[in-house]
Amino acid sequence: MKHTLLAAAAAALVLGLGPVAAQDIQDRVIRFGYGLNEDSVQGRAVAFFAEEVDRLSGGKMKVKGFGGASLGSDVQMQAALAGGAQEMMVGATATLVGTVKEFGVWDLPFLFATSVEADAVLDGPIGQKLIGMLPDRDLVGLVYWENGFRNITNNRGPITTAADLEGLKLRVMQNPVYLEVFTALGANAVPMPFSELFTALETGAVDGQENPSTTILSSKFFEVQDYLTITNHVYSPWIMMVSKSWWDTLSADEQKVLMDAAIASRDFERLDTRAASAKALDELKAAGMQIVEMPPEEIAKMRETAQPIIDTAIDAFGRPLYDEVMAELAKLR
Ligand code: TK8
Repeated sequence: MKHTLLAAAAAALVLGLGPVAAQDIQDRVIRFGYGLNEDSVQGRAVAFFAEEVDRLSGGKMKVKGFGGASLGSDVQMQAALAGGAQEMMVGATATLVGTVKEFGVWDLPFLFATSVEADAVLDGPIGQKLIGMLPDRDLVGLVYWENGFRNITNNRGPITTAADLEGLKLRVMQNPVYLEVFTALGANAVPMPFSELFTALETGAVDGQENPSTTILSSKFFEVQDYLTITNHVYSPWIMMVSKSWWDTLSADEQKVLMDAAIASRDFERLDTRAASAKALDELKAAGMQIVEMPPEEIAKMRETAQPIIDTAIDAFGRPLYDEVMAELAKLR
């Protein structure tokens, strides 16, 4: 009897000190917006994040995911977070450069050669330094997710050389480097929010676009695009962000719940994306897309054409930052 009581008391003590009861956590509803469909790597990772937050907060903090840009495009959601009208989002860092120009370093074509390099630099001191610049803009950055290496799709004809981009009406993200690089390559580059892209492809307002194969699949671009060219011309990160004015109202425990869940979601998302990416090309082929790989000598031409734009972009966000990234990459290579 004595033993049982002791055991019960010990159990109660452990519970009392456990992750839930001792925490300063209130009931919260968190609106989390994202651009892709629910059935996408982004949607699955948001669902995973929601479950983690629920678990770590003892069911008190509820993340409500809003996919398909139903709360707005990446740029609109950034403004909503900064203004305190929405709590959380995930979106492309490329759409953040108007707010913090240093994020432009991730836009440089052919910067990262592998996902391993991207993980190391994004999760390391440089990636964290850029995240540290967000609070001045009323945003809090938590972690980077993998959007991935981008490839070109279009409906005009196969693109097998750099010259084939000539005159192609190509949607690009709302980002100066993407716009200028594809313009220099001869394309008629049109900046447009992702939320308008499917319709623009369907109606022929643009001939093509560029995104990772996982997005080409989950956004069903294969329904309105016949040709895919593997270029891997840039590694595109997503960043998970929180409204700073809302973040500042949270207790340290609540902030920790979000941060811990964010890190878990990042690891989940990267694994899921890499697995999905390995299968996506086969699925796109099965769905009727004609897929070619841009030959290395043509990639070299693309790089050469992009170089003056890369140089100007580096001057715009600051050469020391670029040098830091290159020094980090040299260590990894
Ligand atoms: C989704 C976007 C998308 C990006 C783009 O909101 O705009 O092409 O690659 O993932 O962030």
